[in-house]
Amino acid sequence: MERFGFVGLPNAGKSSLYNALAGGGALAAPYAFATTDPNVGVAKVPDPRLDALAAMSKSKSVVPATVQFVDIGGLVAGASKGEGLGNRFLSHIREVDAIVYVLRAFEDEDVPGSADPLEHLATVELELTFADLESVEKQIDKRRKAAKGDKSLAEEVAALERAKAVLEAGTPIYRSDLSDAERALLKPYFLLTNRPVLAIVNVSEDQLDDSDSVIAPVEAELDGKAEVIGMCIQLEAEAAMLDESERAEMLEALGLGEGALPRFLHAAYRLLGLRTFFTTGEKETRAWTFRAGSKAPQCAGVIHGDFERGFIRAEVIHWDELLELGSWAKAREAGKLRIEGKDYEVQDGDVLEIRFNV
Ligand SMILES: Nc1nc2c(ncn2[C@@H]2O[C@H](COP(=O)(O)OP(=O)(O)OP(=O)(O)O)[C@@H](O)[C@H]2O)c(=O)[nH]1
Ligand SMILES: [Mg+2]
Repeated sequence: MERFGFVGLPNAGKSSLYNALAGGGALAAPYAFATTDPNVGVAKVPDPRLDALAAMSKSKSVVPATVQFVDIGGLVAGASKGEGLGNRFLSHIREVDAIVYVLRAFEDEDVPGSADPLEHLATVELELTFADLESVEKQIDKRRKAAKGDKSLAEEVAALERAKAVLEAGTPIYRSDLSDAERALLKPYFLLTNRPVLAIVNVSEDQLDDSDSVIAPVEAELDGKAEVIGMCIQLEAEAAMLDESERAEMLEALGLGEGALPRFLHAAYRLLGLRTFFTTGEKETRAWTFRAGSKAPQCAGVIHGDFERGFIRAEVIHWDELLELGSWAKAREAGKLRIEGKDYEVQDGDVLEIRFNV
């Protein structure tokens, strides 16, 4: 399951975003540090292909892919030095797959705080950068000493040195010129800025018609290093509380498109290179998430470790072709099930049946 951690200044709309995506459950309130304990929730990834396959197979159970959200308390300038509630909240998002910045652009005199998303961005990034610098400084001496006795650690220490220099200059790792190989060597240190970023600019209802120009400065500043989307989080959180037909009506009336969760997921899937494959049968139809470029055994491993270790081959058909043929048995009769080996790169929308032996 992919995990997303929300960061931002107090009153930026993090808990409201959580409610918009997870369907409620978090306290959103117009005062700083409304959130003290993290909100952790899961959402099902809507996918019409899954429903169509389940109907075809008359499956007893339908299991969508899921994503997890972690909403933490607000950061303020100087959080790394103990300002506000400090930065201890950050420990709750050390292991997420991507960081979500919530950057406030909405004006509301009842909600204290700046409405300049660039100011939010600068403060949030600086605090994350300081937190990472602290982590690196804590480890680097130990690793330097260890590297004296173990030459295989030299590259890792070199990566730590590079990271330290970059962070000291105030640059988050994901925006630095560290190579993919260096960034991979830093993985065990769980640095916050060594992760993909999705920036959500929280626009007001009045800015909705012109949200492109509101998010433009953030896009320019991040310069292609992050996914940036605009969202009126307040309205989306309200919409998320409605039942499905009322929600559709509200989204339509306000021109909000497909709504917060699908929009978030599109951006997140793009950011992380996430893809979906399916398994289908009478017992269960299920959506599985994998990274673009994964081979068949790796995808089998998403289902179960034994499937990867004992992988022999996969029978594969694209979901729409299977749907047209009407059933797995008919697809087999028609000779439309491809036999793919361990080098097959699984494609988004593939339906798989794994043959394995352990
Ligand atoms: N007008 C307006 N108000 C919003 C919007 N998004 C959030 N708010 C309000 O702003 C206040 C703060 O929102 P929260 O979601 O609690 O903010 P937070 O980032 O979780 O804040 P902390 O937990 O204190 O860090 C709440 O009263 C929200 O209703 C918006 O798009 N427009
Ligand atoms: Mg909150």
